[in-house]
Amino acid sequence: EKKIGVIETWSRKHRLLFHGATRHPLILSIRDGSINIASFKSWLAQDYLFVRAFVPFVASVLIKAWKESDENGDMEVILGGVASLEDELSWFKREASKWGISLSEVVPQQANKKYCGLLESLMSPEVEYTVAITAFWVIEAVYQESFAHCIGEDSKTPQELKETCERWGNEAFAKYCQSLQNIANRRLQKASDEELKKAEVMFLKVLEYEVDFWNMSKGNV
Ligand code: HMH
Repeated sequence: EKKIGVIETWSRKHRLLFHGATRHPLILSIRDGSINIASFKSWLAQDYLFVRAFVPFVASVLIKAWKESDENGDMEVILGGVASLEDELSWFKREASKWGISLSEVVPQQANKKYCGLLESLMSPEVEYTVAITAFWVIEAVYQESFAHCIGEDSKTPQELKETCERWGNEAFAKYCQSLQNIANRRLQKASDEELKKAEVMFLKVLEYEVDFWNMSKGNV
């Protein structure tokens, strides 16, 4: 039998929480078509602010890869992530204008502020590359798994939300997440017990913050 990675072990061990983050009621409501559009718009506006904070976080992971990585290839994967965020921000602006959302007036909600604060804390040079890349992987993987579910077989996702689901649910994004997972697994395999523990705690924290992030839109259900 093939030896499984640390990430896979954790995903199994914490599968209820993982499931809570990737099969949230908001995602299920997109998939079954019952989504309240106000909830979607609220999510979109908040996520734009999140992604703005995500850019410097990913840049900080790039710096850690350059300083700490034992493999040249890591930098290209992360650099690709940085580059695609420019397009993502433009997409948010186009999408917001389609829905009549004025992004300059969006006020971050509590869960969003808390999550952006976590990103900022992860930018510290004191946070190890292994911990940061694990967080990076799980942040991306939650969206990949969530939105891929909305375009899967028998999904009744409304036409006007399909482009959003494709953004994170598409095959290329899945491959990118797999590359991040491979990097994280390679690092975790070599990590000290102390670093492993820190990375696992971070993995759980991100999942919890993702659930809280989805929950923000509940006020509009
Ligand atoms: C809250 N988590 C959140 N927003 C995102 N855009 C992603 C993950 C994926 O990039």
